[in-house]
Amino acid sequence: MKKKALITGITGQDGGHLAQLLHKKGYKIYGIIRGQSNPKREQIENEFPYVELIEADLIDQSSLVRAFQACKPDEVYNLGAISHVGYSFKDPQITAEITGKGVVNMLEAIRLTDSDNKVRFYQASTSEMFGGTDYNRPKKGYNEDSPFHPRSPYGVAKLYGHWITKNYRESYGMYALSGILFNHEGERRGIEFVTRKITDGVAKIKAGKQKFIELGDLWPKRDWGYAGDYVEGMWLMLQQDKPKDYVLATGEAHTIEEFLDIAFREVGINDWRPYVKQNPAFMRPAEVDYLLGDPSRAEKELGWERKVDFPGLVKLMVQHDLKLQLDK
Ligand code: NAP
Ligand code: G4F
Repeated sequence: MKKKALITGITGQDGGHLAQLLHKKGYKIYGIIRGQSNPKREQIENEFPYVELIEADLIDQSSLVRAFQACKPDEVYNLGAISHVGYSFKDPQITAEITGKGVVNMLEAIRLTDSDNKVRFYQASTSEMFGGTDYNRPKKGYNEDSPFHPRSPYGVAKLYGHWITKNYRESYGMYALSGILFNHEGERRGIEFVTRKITDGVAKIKAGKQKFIELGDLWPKRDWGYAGDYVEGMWLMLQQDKPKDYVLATGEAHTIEEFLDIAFREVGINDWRPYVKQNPAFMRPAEVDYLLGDPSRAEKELGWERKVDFPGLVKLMVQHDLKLQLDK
């Protein structure tokens, strides 16, 4: 019997990487897609013909119950969310509804339909829950026991999702856990996130189609890894005997300026400054200065390892975007 997995957020970055991974592992995959006519449906159907799409929405509990009744999954990966930190300041209520309350809608849908208590549930928690403030910044990086101090409506909503997952594990004995993932990027990253905005801009500048890139703050540091490595970690977490939360990170933090350096050098431009303009529209009411993760527990207990390093990640994204420009 094939194992069955249900993925929310199938149209997003991680949903795509995870679908590829689970397909290689022989899973039957179901993906939740929202909206009457989601513009990404056709692309998903073409790229992942092996994924069966089910219409449902994280804010509609009854649609989730119907989805679980239809596919009866063994494993559930809850990747769906409003995931853009900057956007969450503009629409904090919908962020709370989807990114926060959507998690309890999923957990309740499982509780109502899984009478044998067999389903394994993965919640996509985030390093944004730590907030990167001075007082709570451990030298070796944040780990599973570090204190939380979210700095955005997104981080606050994710913290609710994190704790309600723990609560259902403790209250009902559900196999439910959270992966606390630091930033992970790649060729599937949405154009609204800083890394892809840069690599897309660099490729267009090289192709003569764009003059400069407009960005917000350039000094914040992030612990950036490759999304393909991180979905492997998600899967490993759900294969353990007992449910437990894990941090996935690289253990290295870099500024946006360092990202710009490598990205522009990849196309032969040694000084990126003439090509970057700062625009306050891309700055946030509260910034997360410095995120560094300590993945020791995942490395030791899951045997998780990352294969792509920071320069490798930047170069891979630039090369991908250059090819897109050349193919046009
Ligand atoms: P992403 O590319 O922004 O994808 C988000 C997904 O959520 C999209 O498929 C979107 O579908 C779906 N979604 C939004 N609202 C929904 C709703 N009401 N009902 C059902 N689905 C809905 O995010 P990602 O980078 O793949 O990240 C996956 C998850 O990990 C997210 O929860 C994110 O917050 C979390 N996370 C990401 C990172 C990272 O660095 N990437 C790090 C830590 C945690 P539509 O196409 O319909 O909009
Ligand atoms: O790429 P970002 O938007 O990612 P951010 O805010 O770190 O959030 C991502 O990682 C989280 C994990 O830590 C996830 F939970 C979350 O879902 C998402 O995937 O911004 C990175 C940094 C920030 O400091 C931001 O202020 O880049 C800065 N930045 C500077 N200019 C910009 C821009 N960010 C964006 N998106 N666009 C800019 O023009």
